[in-house]
Amino acid sequence: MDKAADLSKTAAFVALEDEVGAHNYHPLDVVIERAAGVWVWDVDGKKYLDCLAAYSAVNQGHCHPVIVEALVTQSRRVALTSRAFRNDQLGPFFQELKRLTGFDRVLPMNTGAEAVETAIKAARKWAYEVKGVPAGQAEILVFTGNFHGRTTMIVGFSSEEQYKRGFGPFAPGFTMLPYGDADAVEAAMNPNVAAVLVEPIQGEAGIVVPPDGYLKRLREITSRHDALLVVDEIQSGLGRTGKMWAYEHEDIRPDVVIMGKALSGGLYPVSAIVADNPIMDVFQPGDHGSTYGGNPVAAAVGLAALRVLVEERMIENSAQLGRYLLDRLRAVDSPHVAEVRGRGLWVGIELVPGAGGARRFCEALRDEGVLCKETHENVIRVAPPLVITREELDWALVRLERVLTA
Ligand code: IF1
Repeated sequence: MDKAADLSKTAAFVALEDEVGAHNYHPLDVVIERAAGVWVWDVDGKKYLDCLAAYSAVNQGHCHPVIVEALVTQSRRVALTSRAFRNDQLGPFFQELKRLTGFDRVLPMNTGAEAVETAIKAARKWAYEVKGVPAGQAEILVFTGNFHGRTTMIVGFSSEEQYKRGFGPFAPGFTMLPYGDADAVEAAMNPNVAAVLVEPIQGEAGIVVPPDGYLKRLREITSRHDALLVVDEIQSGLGRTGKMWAYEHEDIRPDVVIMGKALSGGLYPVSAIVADNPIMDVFQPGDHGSTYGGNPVAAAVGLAALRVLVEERMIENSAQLGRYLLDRLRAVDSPHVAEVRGRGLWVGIELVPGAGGARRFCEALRDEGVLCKETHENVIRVAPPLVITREELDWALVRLERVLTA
């Protein structure tokens, strides 16, 4: 129990959750009961500025009224038809995603991991049926520091030992390479490579921005070797880096884009992959599916989430205030800080080894009313909703500077 939470209603909630819940998380002991925009309130009435945004699922701000309205209205009409039948929300959602991404088709799922699994299936089947890779020989190139979800296939190619420990055996067909090194990808290329699966900026690894031109090199190498470039934009996408998609910072066009999280603004699990016909057409009826994938509520919520993101100019805000955030944090003179990196409203503050770890800074920030989450041991992640105002960001920055210079 964190000291700040021991004499309050919070304690009762923490005790209950710990008593009856699996211990697969070690959360900060902040018991949130209400949220709006960038603010959340705990059960003791304390207010916090949310600088995690549910790992970039709440780009549109908590409980965005337009998205909530879409959720409630659609839920009162029809919530789940299954894909055995059609519904009046899915086509318009697909159409908006096609308009925003420029890809031919959409395959809707629910969680990010499901969309990643869908992309892996698409790449493998494309390799066998279009590229001509011998059955069962398809290889996918992945990277150290990757995070693509928690299924046993996905954690099988994680470089984080804890995410794998005790969960084997794992699926074959994945080759791990150092992130940011395009020459290593060139060297690993062979006729059986179906795809490269990459985060344009690595989130869980600590907001790791690859060298300039890295994605362009990956695009050139994969094109030359007739392999697919699959980008995981589940965390980096939908405005987080100051553009709709992080890959747009390098002016490339991938073959498959995986999205999730903010695709629903935090109101519902909605994920998807988009791709052009030569790839998406490998899916024949009955090949792949999901009970909830593409349900009318998901589609209505997804459509609303996309619309407010664009119409309320959240992406421009992310670009503009992101530069300000990075400059202000880089100007902090702190003995604890090794590096400040990021893009848009997505910043990682890497601490020096002797700083005692990022967790204690996150606990100090919590006491100041700012919610951040450490990633691994040494990086404080700063990623507020993209609706944050300059005044709200200044409010958070004063507290970040105070904690970093303590
Ligand atoms: C947890 C991490 C972040 C993701 C990328 C796919 C997924 C994620 C780039 C899977 C999900 C979440 C999962 C959540 C915490 C959070 C996380 F710490 F786990 F790694 F953001 F960095 N691709 N990331 O970031 O999407 O199936 O969760 O919808 O597992 O603790 P999902």
